[in-house]
Amino acid sequence: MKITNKLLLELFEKMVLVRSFERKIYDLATRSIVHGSVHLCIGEEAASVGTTMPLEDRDYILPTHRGHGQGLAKGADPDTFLAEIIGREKGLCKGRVGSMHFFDKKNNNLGAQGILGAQFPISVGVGLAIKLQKMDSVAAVYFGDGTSNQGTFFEALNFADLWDLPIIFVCINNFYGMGTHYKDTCNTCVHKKAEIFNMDIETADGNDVKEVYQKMSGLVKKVRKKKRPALIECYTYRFLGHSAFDNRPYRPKEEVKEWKSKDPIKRTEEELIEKGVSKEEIENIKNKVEESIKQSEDFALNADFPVYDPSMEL
Ligand SMILES: Cc1ncc(C[n+]2csc(CCOP(=O)(O)OP(=O)(O)O)c2C)c(N)n1
Ligand SMILES: [Mg+2]
Repeated sequence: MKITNKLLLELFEKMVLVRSFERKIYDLATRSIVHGSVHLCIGEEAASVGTTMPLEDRDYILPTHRGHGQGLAKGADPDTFLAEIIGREKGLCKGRVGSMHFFDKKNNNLGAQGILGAQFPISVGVGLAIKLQKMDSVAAVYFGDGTSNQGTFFEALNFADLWDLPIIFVCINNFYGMGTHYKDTCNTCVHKKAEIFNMDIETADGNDVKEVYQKMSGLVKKVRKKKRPALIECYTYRFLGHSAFDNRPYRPKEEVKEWKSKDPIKRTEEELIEKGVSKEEIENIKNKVEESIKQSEDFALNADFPVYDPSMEL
């Protein structure tokens, strides 16, 4: 499929939104306004946005613990999403779940999981529900390279294949699970683990939003038509540590530098300019997003905390 300038601009704007949103969370975390652990996807925007945007309203997602980008690209409102992450009553889930368990019913986002691999059995249930109700939806279940070593991954691949379920397994491979490189945990590439099952498989340069979008669009069409599972593995990199405050030096400096030079947002910006989009239009998009994130911050910070309800006490 051809990616028009209009579509590329849309993908660019969404990636800029994801990065600004994540930067704002980082800023709030450094001011102790975000409580608990928070996992940011700065650097991975093309993989998140490029795999989520080809989905339609009727489709479902199950994001990862690093899933803010997936939630935003599926349509989550940044104001209430940010309010959720800082635990406010006006948050997406009334401030009860925060970053790692956010869900967004309106946009068919069935919720992130803090337990790695917990999303797989849930996705099988969702796929089965879609099948039994004869819906035309697909379910995209997101996971990291490290999570592909969980037993539930293999069980879900097996059931999705056996029962003809419309599930797309989306691996955001950033090469690390916390401080451990994937190659120290498994001798087989993630997508090869699915090759023993009968499904369509794609791999993509996860820092190239066009390639990711094109390959995911192809899979969405196939899964909807064939009512069979599929898998896509996107190779990318997180620019920050595992969680917002992880700055341990387990990754070689040259490796980090090299991936930063492949920044998916800069790359798309350069491509847009090559295609004749003016620098002014690009700056306008960035400024508009920055302004909207300031408003989201105001909304979230001015929202109340949930009221403690003693009747809920056990
Ligand atoms: C069952 C389980 N084991 C361990 C953890 C702790 N943990 C949280 S994230 C993470 C690494 C996950 O790596 P990956 O799947 O590659 O995702 P990434 O963090 O790189 O996005 C680990 C080990 C957990 N949350 N759940
Ligand atoms: Mg990883």
